Amino acid sequence: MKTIASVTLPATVQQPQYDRALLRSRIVHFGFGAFHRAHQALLTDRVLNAKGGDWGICEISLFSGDVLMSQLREQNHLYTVLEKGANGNQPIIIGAVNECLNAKLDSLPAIIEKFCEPQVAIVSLTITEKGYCIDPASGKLDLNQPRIAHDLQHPQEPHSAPGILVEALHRRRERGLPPFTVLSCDNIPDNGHVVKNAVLGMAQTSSPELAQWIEKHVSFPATMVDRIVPAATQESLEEIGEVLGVSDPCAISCEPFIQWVIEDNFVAGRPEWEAAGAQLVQDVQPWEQMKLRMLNGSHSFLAYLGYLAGFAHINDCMQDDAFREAARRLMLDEQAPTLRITGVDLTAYADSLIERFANPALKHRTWQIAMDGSQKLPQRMLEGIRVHLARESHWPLLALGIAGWMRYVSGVDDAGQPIDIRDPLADKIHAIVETSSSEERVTALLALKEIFGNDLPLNPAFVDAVSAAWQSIEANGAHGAVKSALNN
Ligand code: NAI
Ligand code: CS2
Repeated sequence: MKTIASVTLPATVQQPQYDRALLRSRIVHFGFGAFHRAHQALLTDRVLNAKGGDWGICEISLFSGDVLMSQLREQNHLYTVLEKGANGNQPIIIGAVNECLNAKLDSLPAIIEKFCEPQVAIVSLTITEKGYCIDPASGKLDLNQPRIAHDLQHPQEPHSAPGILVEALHRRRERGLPPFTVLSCDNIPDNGHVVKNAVLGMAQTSSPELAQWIEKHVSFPATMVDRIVPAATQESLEEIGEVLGVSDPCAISCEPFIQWVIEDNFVAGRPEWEAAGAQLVQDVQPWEQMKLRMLNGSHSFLAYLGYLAGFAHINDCMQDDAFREAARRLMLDEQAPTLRITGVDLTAYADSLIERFANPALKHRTWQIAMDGSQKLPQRMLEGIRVHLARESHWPLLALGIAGWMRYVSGVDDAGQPIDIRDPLADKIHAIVETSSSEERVTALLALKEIFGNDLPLNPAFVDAVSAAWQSIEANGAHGAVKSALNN
C-alpha cells in the first residue's frame, strides 16, 4: 500500500530536514489527538529542523487509538499537518514522532515500562480536561472516579493518566533512575498545578514517601497552548490526500496561528522550543487566563448559542453581525477587565481572535466545542463572573453564555431538533433536566456543585442574571437573545 513514507511528495510539501535515525523517545506523550499533532509535535519538529538533535516523541494511547496508531506505524510514524489560512495552505510532514504504543496493540506493562526508560526526560499530556480526574470546583483528585478507584486498588495495572504517572515514577525511584518533567498541555487554568494535584493526590493515598519524593524531584511546568485544530473529518482527510497525491489517515488540518507559553521549569532538560517560537517565561498564569477567558470563553459562548440558533461552525457565527459583535464585546467589555495581564494590547488581541474565528477554511464545529461543558465553564466564564460579582460590575453576555449552556444541555435546539450532548456529567445533567420544569431549570442546574461551587447558587445577583438570560432565550430564541443582550 502507498503511504506518505513510500511515495515522492510534491515539492510544495515541507519535509523533515534532519536525520530521523538519531531520534530517541526522550518525550513520552499521552493523547495523540488532533491538537498535539498540530502543536507540540509540530514545534518539536521545527526545533529538529533548525537545530537537529535527538528529541523524539513516543506517542501513547491507552484504550482507544489502536487503529490510528497502526496506521501511523504503517507510514513510519510520519504524518501531515495542513495549515490553512487566508493566504493559502501549507502542507508539512512531521518527523518528530519516532515510536507509538497502544494498550490494545502492545500491552499495558509495555506502556508503563516505556515511561521507565532512562532517556525519558518529559512526559507531556493532551488528554482533555476530564483526563485529569479532578473535581473542577475543588481542584482536587476525585477519588470516586471509577478509573481512580481502580488504580488505587491495582497500582501496577493503572487505567488513568494520574495512575500511570505515579506507577512510572514509583518504578523510576525504586530503580534509582532520574525523574522526568510532567508537562500538561491542556486548556486548564494552572494546568501544572492541576496535574501535580492529580499525581500527588494519588501518590499520597498509596505511599506518602513516594509523594514526598515526587514533590521534591519532579517538576510540573504550567503552559498556555493555542492553535485552533478542529477534529479531522472525511472531507479534511480527502482534501489533504489531494494535496499529497496519497492518502494520510493520520493527517490533521489547522489554522496558521500558533502560540505556546511555557513555564521554564524542567528537571531533565527540554528541546530548545524557543527556537521554534515558544515563549519560555517564569509566570504563565496571566497568559493562560487571557487565553482561556477571551478565546475559549467566547468560543463556548458561540458554541452554545450558535448551535441553538442553527450555526454548525464558528465561522458561520462570525458571518452574523449580532454574534460577531457579541463575541467581541464579551471579550473586551466582560472578560478583558477581569485579567491580570499587563503589556498586551487586548483590543488587538480581540480583533485577531475575531479574524481567526472567521477563517472560512477551518469549519470548526460548534457541537465539538460545546462538548464537556461541565469541565470548561468554570475557567472560561465563572471565574470572570466571580470578579464581576465582587466588583458589582455588569456581565450580561457571560450570563447569556451560562444560560446558553443550560438551554443546550436541556437537549433541544431552537428548531426543535434533539441535541447529542457529550459530557462526563451527562447522566447527572439529564436526570436534572428530566425532573425540572422550564421555570425550575436554572435553579436545578445550579445545584451542580462540581460546576458552580457552593458560592454561586447562593448569590442572588448571579442567580437573577442567569435567570433573566434564560428567560430571554426562552422568549426570543438564542439569536433573539444575543441581539437583545447587545441592547442592554
Ligand atoms: P482529541 O479528541 O483529538 O484528542 C484527545 C486525546 O485525549 C485522545 O488521544 C484521547 O485518547 C485522549 N483522552 C481522552 N480522554 C482521556 C482520558 N480520560 N484519559 C486519558 N486520555 C484521554 O482532542 P484534541 O483536539 O486533541 O484536544 C485535546 C485537548 O487539547 C483539549 O481538551 C484541550 O485541552 C487541548 N487543546 C485543544 C485545542 C484544539 O483546538 N483542538 C487547542 C488548544 C488546546
Ligand atoms: C475549543 C478549544 O474545543 C474547544 O473547547 O475552545 O479547543 C480551542 O480551539 C483552542 O483552545 C484554541 O487554542
